[in-house]
Parts: sequence; structure tokens; C-alpha cells
Amino acid sequence: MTTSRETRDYQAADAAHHIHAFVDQKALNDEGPRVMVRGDRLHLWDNDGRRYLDGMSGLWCTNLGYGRKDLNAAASRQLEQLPYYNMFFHTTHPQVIELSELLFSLLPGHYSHAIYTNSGSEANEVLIRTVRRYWQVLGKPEKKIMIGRWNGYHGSTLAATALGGMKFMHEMGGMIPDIAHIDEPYFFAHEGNLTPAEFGLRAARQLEAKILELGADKVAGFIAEPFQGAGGMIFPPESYWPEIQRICRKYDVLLCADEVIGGFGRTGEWFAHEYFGFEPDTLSIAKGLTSGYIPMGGLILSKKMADVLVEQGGVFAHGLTYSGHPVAAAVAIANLKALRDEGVVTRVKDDIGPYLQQCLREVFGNHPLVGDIQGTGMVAALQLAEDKATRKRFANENDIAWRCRTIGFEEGVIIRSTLGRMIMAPALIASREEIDELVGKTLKALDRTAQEYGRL
Ligand code: PXG
Repeated sequence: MTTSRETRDYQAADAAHHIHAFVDQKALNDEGPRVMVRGDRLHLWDNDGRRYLDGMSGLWCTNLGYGRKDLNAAASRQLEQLPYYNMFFHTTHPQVIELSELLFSLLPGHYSHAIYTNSGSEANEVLIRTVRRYWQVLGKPEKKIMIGRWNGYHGSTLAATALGGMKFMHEMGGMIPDIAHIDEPYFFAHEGNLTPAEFGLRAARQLEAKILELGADKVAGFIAEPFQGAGGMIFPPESYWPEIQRICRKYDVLLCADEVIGGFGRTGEWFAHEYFGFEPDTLSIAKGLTSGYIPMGGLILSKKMADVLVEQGGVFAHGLTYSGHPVAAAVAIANLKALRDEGVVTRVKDDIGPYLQQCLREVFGNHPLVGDIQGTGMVAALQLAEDKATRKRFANENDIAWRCRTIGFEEGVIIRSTLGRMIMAPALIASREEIDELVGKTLKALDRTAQEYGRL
């Protein structure tokens, strides 16, 4: 399917009106963006009829793939019945209530309350205020510093940017007071002789050092993605999360997991912290909550935190016009039911996830550009490396990865590149044939890149 308008006509109008995300706008205007017009399962079509296998679930969000009629029907029904009402004015509505009942039936039992938002960035904005409010209510208002990680990503609004550890974002007006950072647990970049387990412990203990440096009485919480998504799909060694949890408990620092990418089945567990085996106090969610069909996010609170806020907190002066929006909630319900009742998450764990991981290891295990393969379920990264044995990375790894991504588009596959890593996070409903197409086209992209850089 194409539209009646010429692609170059769309591109001219797009250039006239938009500042796109994370791109040199002038260069993009010269090149002209791809105009996507249709999606079905894992495939996308652009306005010129070119077909792409979407290896990234949009932006890590279309967990059920494109073209779901049940999600469409849920939205249409709700738009007819009650397109909008809110949770101000002492009011609620059935869709948000039923969404929460369903969501908490899927979450571990120690979570009880949600504050809904429109996005992941907002979830993390709300997080900062909620965590600070929690300590205020407990009579510790000086506990307000949040610790994040370098190269972590928590969104693009001001406080979410500050929580994240992308220095180039901080430098563009993206920092606020009372935020600190520690290093990410990126083992492949470690130049010493530590084992992964030793490295994981050392990385985690930076948190203890930072808490002691700032004073435990000043630190409110530690936020991290269970595995780092936008920062390169970095998996911590197994020793990392238990040690982080021990440190947070020891110093009475809230452990806040950003599940915006890891949540809703990506790892084969409902939430990525379950895969890594730790128990956060809060969860930031978005993306897979609605499979990206409609904007919705939220902050999930443990019962322990919610009890303090509800029983002792009085008024929490906070609220968004679209918190728990009924159309978004209706879509989220349909999405969660499909993920549960069609066995999508179970299949990621038992069947299609292991299939993807096995294919990647078979096909890329000895590839001349690849030094390491990380991932589980339906998320994976190929670490590019000059020398696998010594973990020597290419000096120009960004260029190589970006070139590989561009060739991927030419080959009809969408994969992501970050800091010398090629990332995949396909829709959870992928068939084996769709995985074969993803892996096959990615191999072509890597082979062509290797040829261009004299490695094949
Ligand atoms: N937390 C995490 C862990 C994220 O990955 C956000 C919060 C912010 O969510 P919103 O809904 O405000 O965008 C994100 C978003 C990429 C990419 O290319 C990743 C994100 C967004 C856009 C691109 O990896 N993650």
C-alpha cells in the first residue's frame, strides 16, 4: 500500500515543519526521511512500497507486532463509549480500574499501586517526585538525591534526561540538581583481568561508594534499567543485581527499576527484574504496556511505599490530564490479555526466544566483526570487535555500527546501532520464519559491512 502523495512531497512538508529526534535536522532534510505507511506483524511498508522486517519493535514497543484487530477494536469501542474522563475531581472509571486489576495480577505480589502517565519519560518524572515525597512523609526530606548510571536512558524530558547518563544530553540543557551517576556494568569494555563475576561486584560497589560519598541520609533512590536498552543493550554480569539490592537495603535507598524496555515479556519473564532476580521498590513502565498502539506509561509502587503515601501522606499535589486515559487503558487491557492468553510471554521464554538466541549464536559466533553476543528472550546485541579474545574494540566502532545499520535498511531489515553494538528487539509474536528473515538479512548487512571495512 502506498498513499496518493509522492514521497518527496511528504518529505518537503516534513522538513518544513519538524525537528526530529536525535538527528542533525539539516542533514536529514537533505537526505529525506523514510515515510512509513503500513505495518503487519513484524513488517513495515514505506510510501514507495519497500518492505522492511522491523527488528526493533518500532522503538522497543510493538510487542504484539503491527496490525492487531483486537487492540483496534478495544480503542474504537472505548472511543464510542467514553473517549475521555480523568482521575481528578474525586472520579475514576472502569477501564483504569480493570487495567490495574489485570496488571497487578501479572506483577509480583508486593506491588499494589500505580500512577499512570503517557510515556516513559513522564513515568520517571513522576518517580522523582514520588520518591522524594515518600521520604518527606517519613520525616526525611533531606533524602532527595537520585543516583543513576552513566549511559543509562530514562527519557528525554528534563528530569528524565538528568536521571539518564547520556552526557551529550546533559550538555544540551539536560541537568538538574540532586542527581548523581555511577558507571554502567559494561564488561566487554573492561580492560583489566577481572572475571565477569568480579567485574559485576566491582561495578555494583560503586553504588556503595557513591552513597557513602553523598551520605546515605541524602540519597533517596537508585534508578537503573535491568539491562541497558538505548545505551547499547548491556547485560550486567549475574553478580551485579544481587549486590546492588544488598547495598540499597543496607543504606535504606529505594531501588527503582526502569522497566520501560524490559517490561511486558521482552526477556521471557513479564518483567526484566524477574529475569535478573531482584525486587525493586518501584517500576517505571510504558512502551509494551500498550504495545505502542497508544501512548501510556506509569509508575508502579510497592505496597510498602504506597502504604506510607496513602496512610500518612495526605494530599500528593500531583496529577496529569491523561493519567489512566480510558482509551489507552482499554488498549492496554486488550494488549495484556493477548500477551497472557495467547501465551506470548511464555513462548518467548520456552520457544521463540531460545530460537532467536540460538540462531544468533550459530550464525554470528564466528563472524569477523562480532566479539560477543548478549541477550535473552527477544532482545539481543552483537558486540562488534576487532579481536574477540582480547575484547579489543574497533577504534571507529560507531562508524562501523552505523554503516551496518544503514546497509540493513537497504537489505530490508531494521536493526539499531549503539556504540559498536548492533541491537535487535523484534516483536514477541515473531514466527520462526520471521526470525530467520531477521537473522538472514542481518547477516547480509554484517557481511557487506565486513567487506567494506576489509574484514571479509
Ligand atoms: N526509560 C527507558 C528505559 C527507555 O528506554 C524511556 C524511559 C522514555 O520513554 P518515552 O516513552 O518517554 O520515550 C525510554 C525510551 C532507542 C530509543 O533508540 C529508546 C527509547 C526511546 C526512543 C529511542 O533505543 N527509550
